[in-house]
Amino acid sequence: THMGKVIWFTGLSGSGKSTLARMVKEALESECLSVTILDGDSLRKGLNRDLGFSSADRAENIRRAAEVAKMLCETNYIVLAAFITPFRSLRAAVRGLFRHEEYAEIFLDCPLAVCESRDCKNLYSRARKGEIPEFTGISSPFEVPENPDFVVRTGQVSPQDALRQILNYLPIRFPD
Ligand code: GGZ
Repeated sequence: THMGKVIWFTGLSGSGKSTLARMVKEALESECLSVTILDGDSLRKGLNRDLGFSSADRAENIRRAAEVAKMLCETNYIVLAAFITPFRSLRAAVRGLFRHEEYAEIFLDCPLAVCESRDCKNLYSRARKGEIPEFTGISSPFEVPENPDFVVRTGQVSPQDALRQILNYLPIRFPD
C-alpha cells in the first residue's frame, strides 16, 4: 500500500484546470508533499503527440494519462491531472483504475459563455469560425459529470477562492 493520490480535474477548456492544478501543487509542496502535474496540453506535445480530438483519440489520450497517473500514484506521488475528459465513459474508465481512497474527481463547473469570454488562447473564436473541428463545447460534446467527488464553480469564484475550496476538501476526502 502507498500514500499516492490522484486528483483528476475535469472541465471545459478555459475552466481553470491548469491554473488550479498549478496553485494546488504549490500549496501542497509547501507542506513537503511530492506533487506532479499531468496536463492535456503538455502531454499532447510529447507522449500523446500522435493523438487528435476524435472520440477515439481522446479515449486513448485519457487512457495513457490515467496509466501514467497510476504509475506515479504507486510511487507515492500526489498526481494532479488536468484533462477536459469530456465523456462520462472516459471518467468512469479512469476512476475504475484506482481504489476509492486514492482517487478524487473534481469538476470545474464553468459556463461555456464564461470560458468563451475568457478565451485566453483564442481557441473558442477559432472554433466558432470552423477553424478547429470537434472543439469541446462548440462542435464536440462535454457531458456534465454526474458523480464528481467535488465541484468548484469556477465561473463564480476567484482562483484564490477556488484554491481554498479545494484545499479544504482534500483532507476530508483523504484523511491521514
Ligand atoms: C478541445 C482542444 C481542441 C479540441 C485543441 N477540443 O485549453 P487548452 O486548449 O490549452 O487545453 C485544451 C487541450 C485539451 O486537451 P485534453 O487532453 O485535456 O482533452 S481531452 O481530455 O478531451 O482529450 C485546448 C486544446 O487542447 N485543444 N483542440 N478540438 N480542446
